[in-house]
Amino acid sequence: MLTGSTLRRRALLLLLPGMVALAACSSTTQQAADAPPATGATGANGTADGTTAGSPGAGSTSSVGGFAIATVPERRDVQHLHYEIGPLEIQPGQNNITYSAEAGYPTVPKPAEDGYITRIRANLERPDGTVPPVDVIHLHHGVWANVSGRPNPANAELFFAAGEEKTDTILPAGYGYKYRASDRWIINYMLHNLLSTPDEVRITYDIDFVPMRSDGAKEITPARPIWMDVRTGEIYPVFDVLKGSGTDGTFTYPDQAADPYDGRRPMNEWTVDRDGVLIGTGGHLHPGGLHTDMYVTRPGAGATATDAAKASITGDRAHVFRSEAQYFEPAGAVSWDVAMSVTPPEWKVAVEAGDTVSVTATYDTARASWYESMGIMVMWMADGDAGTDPFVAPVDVKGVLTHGHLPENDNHGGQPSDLFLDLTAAPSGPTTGTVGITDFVYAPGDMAVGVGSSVPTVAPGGSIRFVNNEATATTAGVWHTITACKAPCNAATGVAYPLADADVQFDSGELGDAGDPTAGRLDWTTPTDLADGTYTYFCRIHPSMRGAFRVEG
Ligand SMILES: [Cu+2]
Repeated sequence: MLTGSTLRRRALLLLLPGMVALAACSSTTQQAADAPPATGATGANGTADGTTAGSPGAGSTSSVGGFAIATVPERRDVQHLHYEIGPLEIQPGQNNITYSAEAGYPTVPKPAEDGYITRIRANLERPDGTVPPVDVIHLHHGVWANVSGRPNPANAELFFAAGEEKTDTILPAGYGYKYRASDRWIINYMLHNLLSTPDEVRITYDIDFVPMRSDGAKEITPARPIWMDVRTGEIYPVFDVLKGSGTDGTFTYPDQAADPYDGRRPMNEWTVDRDGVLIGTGGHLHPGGLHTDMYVTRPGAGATATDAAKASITGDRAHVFRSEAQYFEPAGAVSWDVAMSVTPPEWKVAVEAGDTVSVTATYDTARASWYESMGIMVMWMADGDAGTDPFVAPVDVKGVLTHGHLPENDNHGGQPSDLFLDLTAAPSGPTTGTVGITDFVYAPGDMAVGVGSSVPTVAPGGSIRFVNNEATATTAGVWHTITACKAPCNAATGVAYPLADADVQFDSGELGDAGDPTAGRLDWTTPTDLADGTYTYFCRIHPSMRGAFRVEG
C-alpha cells in the first residue's frame, strides 16, 4: 500500500487531465447577487455529499435542535458574488467523479480582482432554478481547488468543499481567504443520479468577497485552509462501517478500525508547520454519521496542563472540537436530512509548530451498515497568537449550525409502496446461477411490480453470481450494488429508505471497472454460508432497484 503522501500525490495528479483540457463552451456566469442569510429552513445552501468546511459564524439569531444558527459577520466593503458552472449533463444513473474541465469548463468562474473570500456556499440547481430533491440527485461532493503557481499539482490548495449536508463556510470576523485574480481554480465533483432518467443541473456557488483595494480589506487577516480527513490524500477517501462494529452501537474511524492505514503513517494527522491559530472547522459525514472530532497533540504537554484544561485532555492529546450531526430526519441518523455543527466565532485555538492535529469520524452501527463513508474536517488557520492554548484552558465548545432542515430532503421514504412486491411471499423460481443487471433491472429476482414475480433460488452452500451488464452503457458509467436490506425491503424509496440494515449483511461494492468509486470488477457472488431463507437487497446507487434471492435446500 501507499503512504498518505504518496496517495495524495497520486490522487491529485489525477487532477491533471482536468486541468489540461480545452474545449470551452462554458456559459459560466458572474453576477452580483444578494446573498440570503444563513438561517433557517430555506436558508443558505451548500452542496452535496462531499465535504464541508469550517464555519465560524458570528452571533446567533435562532436555534435548531439545541444548536444556535450561525449568522454572517458584517464586513466592510463586502460583495456578494454568484457563480455557476453548467449546464452539466446528468446521465442515467451516473455516480462518477469528474472535473470541471472535463465537463467542458476549462475555466472556473471566480472573482475578477484580488481580494479576500470570507464566505462560500454551494448548491445544485436545475434549469428552472429549483434545487433537485436529494433522493433524486446528489452532488456527492464538490471540492474547489486552487492550482495556480503550483507546478506540482500535489500542492493544489483545496479551499472549499460542499457536501450533501450543505454546510456554509463562513470565516470569522476579521479573517478571509486571500485570493488573487490570477489564481486558477478547478472543481472536482461527484454528481450522482439516483434515477435511470437523464437530467441537467448547474453547480452554483455564492462567494462573499472583500476587494483588496477596499478599506475593508485592511481589516482582514489572511487565513489558510488545511484539509483534514481521516483518509487525507485519497481522491475518494472512504471506509466501510459495518452494522454491529465498534462499541455500544458506535464505531470511530480510525481508532476502532483494524489496521486502517495498512501499517503506514496515519492519514488522519497533520503536523503544524508554524505557530498560529485555528479559527474554524466543521465536519463532513455521510448518513449514519454522528460526529467528527478534532484533537491537538503536543508531546509532554499533558503533564504540565492546567487543571482547567485537563478535562479535555487524554495523555498529551487535547480535544478541541466536536462537529455534531443534527438530524432533522424523523427516522433518525440515517439520511442526508442533517446539518453539521461548526465552530462558533469565538473558537480560536493556539497551536505551535510541531503539534499534531488529528481527526476522527464516528458512525452509528446499531441500525445499519454504511458503505463508502467519509470523515472530513476542513480547518482554517491563521498566523498570530489570537488563540487559547488548549493545554492552558479548555477550548472545546458547542458548535453552531449554518442551516436547518432543507426542503430538498422532504421525501423520507419508508411508507408502504405499491411499486414493489413482497418477494418473501413469492414462489420460488428455478435454481439460478447468474443474475444479470440490465436497464436498471435485476434479472431474475427484481422486486419491481410488473417486472419480477418469482425468486431465483440456490442450494445451501452454493452461490449466485451477479453481473452488471451495463457498466459502460453511458460514458459516465452505470454502476450497481447488491446490498442486503431487511426483508421485505419493499417500502417507498426516499432519503431514509432503504437502508443496509439486514441482519445478515452483504454488499457487492459498485460493480464497474472505472477506478474510484467502482469495485474494479463487474461481478459479485453471494456468500456461500447463507442459511435457508429469502434475502432481499437493493442498489445503493439507485435505491429504487430492489431484488431478492432464496437459499433453499
Ligand atoms: Cu443500481
